[in-house]
Amino acid sequence: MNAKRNLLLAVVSIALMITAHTQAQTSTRVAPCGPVPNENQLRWQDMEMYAFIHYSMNTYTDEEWGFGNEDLKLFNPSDLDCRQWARVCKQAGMKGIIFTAKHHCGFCMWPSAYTEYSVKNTPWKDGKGDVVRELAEACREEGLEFAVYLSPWDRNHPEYGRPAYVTYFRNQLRELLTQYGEIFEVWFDGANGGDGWYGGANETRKIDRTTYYEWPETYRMIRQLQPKCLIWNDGSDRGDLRWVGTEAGNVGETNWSLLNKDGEVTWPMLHYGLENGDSWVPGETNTSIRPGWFYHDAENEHVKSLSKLMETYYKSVGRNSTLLLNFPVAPNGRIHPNDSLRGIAFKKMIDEVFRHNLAETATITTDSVYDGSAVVVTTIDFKRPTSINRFLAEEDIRYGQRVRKFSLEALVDGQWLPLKDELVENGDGLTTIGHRRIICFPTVKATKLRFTVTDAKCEPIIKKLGVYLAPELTADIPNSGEKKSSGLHIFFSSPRQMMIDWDQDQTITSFRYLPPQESHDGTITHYTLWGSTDWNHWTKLASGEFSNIVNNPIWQTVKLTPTKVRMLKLDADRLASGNRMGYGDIEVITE
Ligand code: FUL
Repeated sequence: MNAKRNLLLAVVSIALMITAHTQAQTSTRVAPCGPVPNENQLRWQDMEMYAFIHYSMNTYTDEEWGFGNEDLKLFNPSDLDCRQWARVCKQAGMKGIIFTAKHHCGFCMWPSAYTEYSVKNTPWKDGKGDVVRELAEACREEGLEFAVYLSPWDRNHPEYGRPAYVTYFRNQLRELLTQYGEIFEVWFDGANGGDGWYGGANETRKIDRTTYYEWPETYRMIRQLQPKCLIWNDGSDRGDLRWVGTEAGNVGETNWSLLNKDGEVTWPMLHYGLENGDSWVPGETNTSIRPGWFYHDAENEHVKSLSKLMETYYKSVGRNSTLLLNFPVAPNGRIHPNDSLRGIAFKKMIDEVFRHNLAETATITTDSVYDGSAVVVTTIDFKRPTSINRFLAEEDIRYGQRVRKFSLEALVDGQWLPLKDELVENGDGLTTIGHRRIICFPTVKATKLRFTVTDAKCEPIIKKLGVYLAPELTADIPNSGEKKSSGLHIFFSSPRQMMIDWDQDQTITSFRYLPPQESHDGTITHYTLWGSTDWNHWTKLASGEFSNIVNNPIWQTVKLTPTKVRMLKLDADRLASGNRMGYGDIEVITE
């Protein structure tokens, strides 16, 4: 009976987001259920989204993997700006950056004392530059965490494949862990294609991944130098995190944060975790915002669409994983505006979807309790038919990942309809919760929503419940939300906001708007124009009305005091009709 009352309290008060009180209560009475995360893993899981930055020699050779003999003279960016990378990542909702300090080609983005194949022998800044340092500092300025990718496979090093290389690798890692402040994660890529330049040998070198790198020794060093750092390692010795078995941007809908400490890790274990694993090894979903990891001109029009990015979010963060999203750096040393705008729109869309938790104003009751076999039924009563299409649940993973299976039903016109995860092909997809589970389903007008934990390892501890109505991403904002006009990079960051980015400062003198020509829908009648040079500070440039635009849909010109800006933001304060702004064309006149 007591258990019943406690659980009721827990669910109701947590759903109302009075979490602190509930957690304090919980911690005194609940025993962990199976393996639990350590402090580092808990902190890491809360980061939810962080960025990868791929930038190296490959950026200048248009390759994904360098051979190891690329000419050092190629590295001479005209406009390298790590602060721009950090700002873009921050605006895109990323909590940190993992940087390719050394990719497979062996070229070091910092002036390592242990090799000549680094920035110190390039024309960039006359060999005085250090990209790792510039980025670490930029991250700190922006309040982002910093981390490094250090490729164990090194196609440049003459000793690769022999013991001397392992010492070299560790020396490099020590430099990175001691000279650049706190590092939140180290990423040891498992890729090894065998062949390479290897100091001129030009041959294939095979290593045994399980023994060659002597990971236990390296792990000891990391723990000693950076006790808060998480180890990502693909394959060999178990790190703190696991790869999810694909770079496509999704983890399994059933995603246990568990693996066994020893033994082989098969693909299903990477993708779905291991229900009864003996260690907490959560999944990190890594993917790139465009097809490749490195920048290629040919991919500028293939930056992932907003709907694809949202799907990626649901299939990673919404499935008890974190999302490691890659932004490649272009040869000029900056993130291309197509990528930055898309990243920023992505964050805005996440905020938009999860802005209003309809569970907060609903009445929540829990009707039964877990007694080892029985179900826990939580009913969220909206009191009136309410349009909903997203459900969110979070377990308090400090006490383990407990829920195996649940069901969701919506009361629509007096009938209970079962809901399923529409992003899952087979079955209903309502398995496991963990840190966060988001279920997407087609919009229903429900009076109540019933969430039933049907199977759990131990008494479930649900930390948060959420119910939302995500706006539809419809076709008139094309999938990507992007349309190019007059050579400008234009992006709709919300149905009523458009952004333009030139990637460098411009002095603008007029803004011109041609309304949609086919219908009045989307025609802006009242506008505000903002300018910025850094994404953070926006200055109002003009606001007003496009007179007679409905009857006479011709070009409208807003004359501006000449102003230096890099980005322009147009708010559609009022539309003639419809909910989304539209345009026939846009022009900006610069000096
Ligand atoms: C892979 C590498 O081979 C790719 O180049 C990229 O760095 C990706 C994140 O991991 O294994």
